[in-house]
Amino acid sequence: MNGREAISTLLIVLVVFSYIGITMAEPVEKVRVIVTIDKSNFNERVVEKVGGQVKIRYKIIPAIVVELPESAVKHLEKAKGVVRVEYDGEIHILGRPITQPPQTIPWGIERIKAPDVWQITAGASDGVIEVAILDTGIDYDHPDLQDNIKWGISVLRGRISTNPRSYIDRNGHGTHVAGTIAALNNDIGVVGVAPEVEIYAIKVLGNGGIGSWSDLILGIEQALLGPDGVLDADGDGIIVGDPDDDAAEVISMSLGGSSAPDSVHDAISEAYQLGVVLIAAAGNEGAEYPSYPAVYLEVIAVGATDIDDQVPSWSNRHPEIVAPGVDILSTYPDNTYKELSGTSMAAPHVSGVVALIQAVYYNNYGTVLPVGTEDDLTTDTVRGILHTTADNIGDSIFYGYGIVRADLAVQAAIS
Ligand SMILES: [Ca+2]
Ligand SMILES: [Ca+2]
Ligand SMILES: [Ca+2]
Repeated sequence: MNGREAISTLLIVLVVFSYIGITMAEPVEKVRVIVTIDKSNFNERVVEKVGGQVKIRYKIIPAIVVELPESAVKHLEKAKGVVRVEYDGEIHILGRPITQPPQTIPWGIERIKAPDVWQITAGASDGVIEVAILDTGIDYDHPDLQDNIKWGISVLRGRISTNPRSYIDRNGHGTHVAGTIAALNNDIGVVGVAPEVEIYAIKVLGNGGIGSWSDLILGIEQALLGPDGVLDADGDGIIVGDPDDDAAEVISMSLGGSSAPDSVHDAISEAYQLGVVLIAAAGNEGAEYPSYPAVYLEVIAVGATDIDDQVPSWSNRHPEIVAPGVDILSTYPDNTYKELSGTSMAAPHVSGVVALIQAVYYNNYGTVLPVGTEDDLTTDTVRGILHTTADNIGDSIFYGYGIVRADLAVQAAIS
């Protein structure tokens, strides 16, 4: 439609509205009708005259589809050349719906005692604490996740898109990570560490699970900018934990590589200085040190443990902390669930605990805790709390400060 047509359509619509006594303030309920016509006797102008728009012109039957206000249907029925007006209706697939399994609490969620704090954290920090998951995207309409997915974006190959099709997860990894952090506490499937926390799905990895450092930097940037696209909307210098801003308070990265450009470290440092808690998987090579970006001092490197609290041989050494990462049940695309193993599964347990700490702290004090350093042993920072409340059960080369404890961490945050 060109400008002139748009203006004339608008004028016609306005005329019709005044004619049938509807003011613009009231919502106009539009309906779709299939109009069978006598082609030799019909002029499409009558559709416009009654305030409608032609949406489809069929070639195999003498009919058009019109969208128009409900109240105009009777006028269209009486128009010249109109044989029949029928309301459109809904059709649907005839597959049987996937039955969701009843909710079970995955062993890792039990092990870190997350269920013990859900009463305390219920309703805390709505709309303030967000976790950005930098991964393969998320199956955002999974019934055990959808209420917590607040925003999504893809930055793949430097192209930014907020079209939901661009950040849907066609790999499964990101959806699994999301479920460990934030699967809903309902009667189906699984439940996450922080079942009420708000999630940003930031797709930095392609459907094959591979991405680039340049896209990771862009993903970190998007986590800081948030949906409104600006860093500090109210200009008060506070970004993290500011209800007037929408930056993520937690960045969860179940990804890594063996070396990284210094500019990745620059982006990580920037986020850290703004007060974002950065968490990354330590890596699965059985190496002496965590992979990048987990190895940076600003980032919490998370190793894996199994159901017997043992560190598997593949979990990289010298983590900052460890969490369940073997045979972890979580959400998977297409409304399913799956068990996966890796430090990728361990890191989101810690991300969820950090979200709980910040949520409950914000709820009590109207601000968030500072991030802290990797050697902090006070309870005045997020990392200090994680360190001092972890189950210190083994050699720090393998366990770091120990196995993360949601219950003790949340108690320390508010005491
Ligand atoms: Ca926020
Ligand atoms: Ca559930
Ligand atoms: Ca601000």
